[in-house]
Amino acid sequence: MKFAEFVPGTKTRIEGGKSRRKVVGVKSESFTSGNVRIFLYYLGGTLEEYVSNLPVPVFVFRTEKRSGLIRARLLGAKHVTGDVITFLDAHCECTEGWLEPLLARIVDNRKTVVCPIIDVISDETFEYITASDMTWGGFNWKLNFRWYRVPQREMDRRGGDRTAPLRTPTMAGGLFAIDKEYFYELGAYDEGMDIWGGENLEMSFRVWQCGGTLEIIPCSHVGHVFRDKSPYTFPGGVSKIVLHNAARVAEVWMDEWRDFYYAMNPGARNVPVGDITARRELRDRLKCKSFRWYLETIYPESQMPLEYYYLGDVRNAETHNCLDTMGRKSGENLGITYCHNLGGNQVFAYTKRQQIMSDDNCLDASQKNGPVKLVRCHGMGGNQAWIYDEVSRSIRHENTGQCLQKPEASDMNLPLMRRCDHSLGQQWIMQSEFKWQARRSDDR
Ligand SMILES: [Mn+2]
Repeated sequence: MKFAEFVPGTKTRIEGGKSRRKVVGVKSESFTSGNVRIFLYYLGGTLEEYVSNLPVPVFVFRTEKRSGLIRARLLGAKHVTGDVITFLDAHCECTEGWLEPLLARIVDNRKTVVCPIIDVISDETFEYITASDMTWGGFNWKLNFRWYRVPQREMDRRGGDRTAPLRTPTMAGGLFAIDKEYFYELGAYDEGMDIWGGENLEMSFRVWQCGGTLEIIPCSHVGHVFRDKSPYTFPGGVSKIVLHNAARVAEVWMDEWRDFYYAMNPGARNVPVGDITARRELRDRLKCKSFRWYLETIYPESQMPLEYYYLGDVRNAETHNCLDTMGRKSGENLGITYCHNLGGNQVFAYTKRQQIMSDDNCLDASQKNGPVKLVRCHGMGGNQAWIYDEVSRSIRHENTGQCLQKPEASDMNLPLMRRCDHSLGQQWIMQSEFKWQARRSDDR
């Protein structure tokens, strides 16, 4: 079944143990009103018949053809009569008392968009696993949504109270509640996006940049079935649609930082972004702040560097090969190979904090003669501080004073660290004009 559920002002009761649960009722226990309407979206089968047996009125609206979650949700939202729209994926299970803490925040401030903690329901056994209250939403250079650990800064802001609302930079997107009027004021969804993907980041950036607040409410828990892969086909291919949606996010909301997205996703430049005039007008009309403001104020822990000198490949002057992450993970060695000029694994940013970073990993050396590893960026200098000299073109490791050097014959894909000798093999070309790429732009 594929449908989205709109539950304005309701409470769902669940009965049964781990793998044999079912929804046995949806009761009106809301403090907003006794008027409960549930909408389900479903692409086939006998859903109408099924829901007609539920003890509360349930409305089924069908899209004529497969239109994706964005348009399906817009259709559902249109039929909401309550003050608050709550979006839940179909594969969700609410827990006792999940709704009140969400609604309470919206009552306090109608510009607060709230998410429950999303517990994990196993896609194999339906086991219910409580999720951590110490993670929040972020994103990487590819504009994939990612969970990251809540930084101490946010813990301090909440006075160490883990039950207090958590200000999250982004939301996963499947589950949230929003004041109905505010939903439209803020621009609902980008109707230029198709099927799935990117709409959660689009809304997250929009909420923050345009004066709202995005929170995870730790006292509200809703279970969600997570899967590794999407079981659905995407017309024209997954990547085409996801890249199209993400490009719209980058073009409308991310200002100069859209460069990171394009550098990391070389294929993205060939995907048409469509007409974004209306969304840019929305941004102007709402007098939304810049992406710089968002990074500085809401998400200073982001993987996107605020100040950087360079974004592109790093080429050895002697071999003309390029540093390459080889798609490796944190803790593994940096590689080097033929330059392919396609970005992706060969894109690095050289930052004002002297990091050489690729997405959320930084070049890191803990020993004098290497190896140079990719390690999750910590922003504290130390093993991750490198000094690029534009004149000598050397990349010197600050801690050890050693220079980055081309490989030796024993392993042609392993860059080395050696005593600085100004040889050609220790010279590195940061190809494009080396300058401040992300200058401060005035808040809009
Ligand atoms: Mn989902």
